[in-house]
Amino acid sequence: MKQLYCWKGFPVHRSINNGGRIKIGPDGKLYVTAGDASKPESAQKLDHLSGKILRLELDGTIPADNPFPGSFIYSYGHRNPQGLAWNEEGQLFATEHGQSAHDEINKIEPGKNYGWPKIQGDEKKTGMETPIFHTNGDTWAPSGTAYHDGKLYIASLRGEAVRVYDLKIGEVSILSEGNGRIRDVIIEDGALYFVTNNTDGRGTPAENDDRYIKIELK
Ligand SMILES: [Ca+2]
Repeated sequence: MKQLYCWKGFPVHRSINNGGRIKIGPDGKLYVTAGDASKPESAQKLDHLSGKILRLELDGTIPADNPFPGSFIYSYGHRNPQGLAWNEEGQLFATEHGQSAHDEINKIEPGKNYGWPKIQGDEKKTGMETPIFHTNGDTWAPSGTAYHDGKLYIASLRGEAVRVYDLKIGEVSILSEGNGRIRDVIIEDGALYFVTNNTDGRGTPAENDDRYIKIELK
């Protein structure tokens, strides 16, 4: 094994708000979600990597066309960003855990500020982005997400379902529930796959947990 990069300064809290998803985008760059590591004010600071979505070359260096020269930061003002997915046009969307519900879906543009901890829910502030959707008083604990045919499919931990957010009409439906905690979803050849996450120490495992489930998207 070859270590490509030692990431000094990557924020980690011992238990919460660490983000932690990585995905290679359609542009061939590596995207990483980094939570605020329980330091909310750090999400607004451009000299901290916490509370950010980060963008790297696959060799660990900083892409020359990142929005802040010499920085891994792609977008900021995130509390605990989680899943990442791109549509056919290469537009990035991200799920995020809010504070006491107010979980978010954001349309991510390079260099923009997604508001945490200054605004949440529908609140607006000049220079900050309001989410395209938030859960108001409900807690989904949205985790991994995948895009297919105009819709985001969102794994939910505490919300124990695969939810579907229709990007055209802005409505939410449930694809699958009753399987407990779900951390991530993958879509391949018109089918969605997930592994239940009931043995992660926070769930209530049934006898057959965890299980690997396939759902045809027709
Ligand atoms: Ca926000």
